[in-house]
Amino acid sequence: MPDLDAIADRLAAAVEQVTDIERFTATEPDLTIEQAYDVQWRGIERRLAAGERIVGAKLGLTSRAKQRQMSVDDPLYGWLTDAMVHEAATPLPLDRLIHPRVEPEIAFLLGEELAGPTTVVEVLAATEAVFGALEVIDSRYRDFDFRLPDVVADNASASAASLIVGPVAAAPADVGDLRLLGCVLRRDGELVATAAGAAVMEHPAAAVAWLANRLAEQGRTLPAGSLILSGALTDAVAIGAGQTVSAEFDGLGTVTAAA
Ligand code: OOG
Ligand code: MG
Repeated sequence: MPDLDAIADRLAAAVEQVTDIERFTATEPDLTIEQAYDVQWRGIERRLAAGERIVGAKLGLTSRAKQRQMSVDDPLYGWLTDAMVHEAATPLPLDRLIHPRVEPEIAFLLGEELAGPTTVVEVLAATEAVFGALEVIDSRYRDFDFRLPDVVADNASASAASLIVGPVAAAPADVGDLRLLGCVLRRDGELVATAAGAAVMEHPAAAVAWLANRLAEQGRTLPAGSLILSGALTDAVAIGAGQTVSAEFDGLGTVTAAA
């Protein structure tokens, strides 16, 4: 059996030293998804012990665009702490990022606890507001080369700027059909991708339901106040010093990440 503590140690060191490492599955092909979530949780426990607080969760690889880009066919989840929330107006902390990429997402703020088994309709009923958002992902693996267990262990590539929340909080009833919510992604003003909400599991709330249902298998729920990233609508785009990436969402304003 793989040494889960040793894997958690190496990931924590990679985060701290801002260096990339080789994916574990190259040498531990038997690392299971369940063991990987165990490693992920050990990493979160370390963060909690260091004083961080969980503010929500993130879905990953919930769109065909992302699954194709990363050559992984299944969704996954990770946890967001207060240290991963980034103010849009502040430049990205490039000194804490290895090879950041930016992706547009729809974020959910839960007004009520969400417990699985649940459905899209129930997720929307439990949602206080939706936002346009950007996530800055940063894999600890060289060249973002990973298999599903690796990226699960790495908290789904969450970074010090995983949650950049857009300017408009809209009640689900006021935002129209989330499946049709349009999004335009630009880097340095130039169009790089477009999508609609349905890119994420036919409906972004379906991703949130998927998460609640996965957690229910472990007897866990998503508390009221949780912020949830439902997963990228488009491919992620690399960002370097001096660049900006912005996502314009129909009815939810524009969010910009500047490096
Ligand atoms: C994994 C994380 C994917 C998303 O929104 O699809 C993710 C990765 O691509 O590095 O956050
Ligand atoms: Mg993401």
